[in-house]
Amino acid sequence: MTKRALITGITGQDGSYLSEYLLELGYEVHGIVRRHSTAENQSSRLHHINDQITRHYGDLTDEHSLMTVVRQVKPDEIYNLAAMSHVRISFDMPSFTIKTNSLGVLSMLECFKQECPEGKFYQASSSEMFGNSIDSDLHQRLTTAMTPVSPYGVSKVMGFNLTRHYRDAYKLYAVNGILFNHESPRRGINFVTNKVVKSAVDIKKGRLDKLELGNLDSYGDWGHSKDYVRAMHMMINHTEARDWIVATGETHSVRELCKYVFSSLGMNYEDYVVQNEKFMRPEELKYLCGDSSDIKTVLGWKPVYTFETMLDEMIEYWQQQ
Ligand code: NAP
Ligand code: G4F
Repeated sequence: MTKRALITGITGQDGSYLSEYLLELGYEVHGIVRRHSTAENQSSRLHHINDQITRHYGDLTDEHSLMTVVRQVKPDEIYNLAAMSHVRISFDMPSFTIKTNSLGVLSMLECFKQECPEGKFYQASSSEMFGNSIDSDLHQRLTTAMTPVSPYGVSKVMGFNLTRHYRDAYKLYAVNGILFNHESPRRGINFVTNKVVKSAVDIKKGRLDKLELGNLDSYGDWGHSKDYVRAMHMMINHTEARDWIVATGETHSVRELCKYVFSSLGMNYEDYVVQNEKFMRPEELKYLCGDSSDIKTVLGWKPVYTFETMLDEMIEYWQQQ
């Protein structure tokens, strides 16, 4: 029988790759989209599959809209990917961040519990929840303390705990995927990877003089979104509902990222990159490196992309624009 999936955040980076992946597997794919004044831009990541998916209007801050959609679709699998996902902007919009990323998760869990409790639920949790907690072997894992350093991180800890609570209290199949940073040419251009790659290509083409960044000395664990949406599907289809870490286990600084991208284009990043206070955060997360040995050994997940091939794909994409 054809499986039915409902994706919140379908217009985002992960939502678009997950839709493609589920369609390839033969799923019927439904997605929740917000009302936008520029509707023509809203589905820019979905143009190629628009006729294969069903879109429903809704918003994570509007529980009635969510209930109507879940009641109508009765999904076998819910992927709750919608979020105010930009960490720095969450300092400017803490209230909206909490309403969407915390109370929105509660609303989705209630819809799930009331309308399709036999189904399965995936919550997009984040490495940002760990803040500056690091285990003695310089990794983060499920047992690492959650000490978030941003409104976004705080909001995701609540979503994480709600998902675990609904699983335990109501015996629902609900899982958290704690995903470390993952990128692609479809990443928003105000996230550091795509900002660096697009700007470096613009500098190379003579369209820009300088690249202004914030903290160059924070370390991240960067993978590719395509590999991570495969992991989401594996997690929700495991025999046991539990939480997982998805990461590459490799860490690189923003400075190393700049060095790789600029030198791939035949330039020295030090000639173009300048720091601007504007892009610093009131509290900084300094170091991320995930231990994803569980998902590798139990589910056999393995990333296809490396840090370098992921960036090569992004450089290639921006050079074509
Ligand atoms: P993204 O590109 O920013 O996409 C976010 C999606 O959420 C968009 O479709 C957006 O809709 C939607 N959305 C935002 N607020 C909403 C609201 N109030 N109601 C309904 N929809 C709303 O993010 P992503 O990179 O794909 O990430 C997907 C999820 O994984 C997010 O929950 C993020 O926090 C989490 N996560 C991401 C990473 C990462 O490195 N990418 C790592 C860990 C966790 P519009 O298109 O209308 O704005
Ligand atoms: O690309 P970023 O903005 O991603 P960040 O803050 O790590 O958040 C992303 O990953 C999280 C997983 O840990 C997700 F949960 C979240 O939804 C989102 O997808 O920043 C990466 C690093 C940070 O340390 C930041 O301080 O780059 C540093 N950075 C330095 N200059 C910059 C800049 N980040 C941005 N966006 N812009 C800069 O100019």
